[in-house]
Amino acid sequence: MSQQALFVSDLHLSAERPEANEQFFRFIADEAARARVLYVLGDLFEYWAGDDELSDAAGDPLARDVAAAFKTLADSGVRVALMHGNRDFLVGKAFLAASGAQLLDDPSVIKFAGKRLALLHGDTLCTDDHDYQAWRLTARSAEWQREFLSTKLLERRKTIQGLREKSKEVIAAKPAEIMDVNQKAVREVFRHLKLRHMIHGHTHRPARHEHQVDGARCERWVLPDWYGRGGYLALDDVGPRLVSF
Ligand SMILES: [Mn+2]
Repeated sequence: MSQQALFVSDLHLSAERPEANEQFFRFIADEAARARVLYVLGDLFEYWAGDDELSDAAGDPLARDVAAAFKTLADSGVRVALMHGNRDFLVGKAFLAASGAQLLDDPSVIKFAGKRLALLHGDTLCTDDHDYQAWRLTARSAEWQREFLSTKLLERRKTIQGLREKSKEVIAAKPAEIMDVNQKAVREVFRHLKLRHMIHGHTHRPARHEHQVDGARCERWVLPDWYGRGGYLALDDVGPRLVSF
């Protein structure tokens, strides 16, 4: 049995980017099929308007194909674990049931290959971006979600399109440092969870970082996005390594 865990995030799958989608289905049938567990740490989809993407007549065929690919993987014995990102935080019970995936809290702590690791999407670490953190609080509230999901799928998609366009302008006007993680927020996660390894995505700045936390050397891996070439982090007894396609 394979002893490998694979970690991906920020695939941003969408009908608009067929190359990334092809890469995804190839990755699921190839590398992921040989792993023991696949962790998807958020922003699997470019956006997610609601689980009726799977069932509505106006639903997204890509959403159904992605769920089916996960289901095949899960049925073959590879665990599939999914965390919400800032784009697909509305992925819900129906998608989980269709895909055979388990939902992970953000943050989550896992044990693998003798290590305790913190898994996060990464947006909660970007504490310098005050506007975003305020929006996150709103969008993650049960009240906002209930109201949003009560409208028709096509209407929700239109709202999201508007939000995406607005957010592009806002992001373009922000200094790059604000869009990266805050060092203090990173140290607080290490301290609070009492571990020395962290994996997250979101910032689209794949790298391995070291942090000194109360005299201990801690390691933080940032996953690549799939807007460019894409890739993943593989973890086994040898240790973690970033793989680009
Ligand atoms: Mn993200």
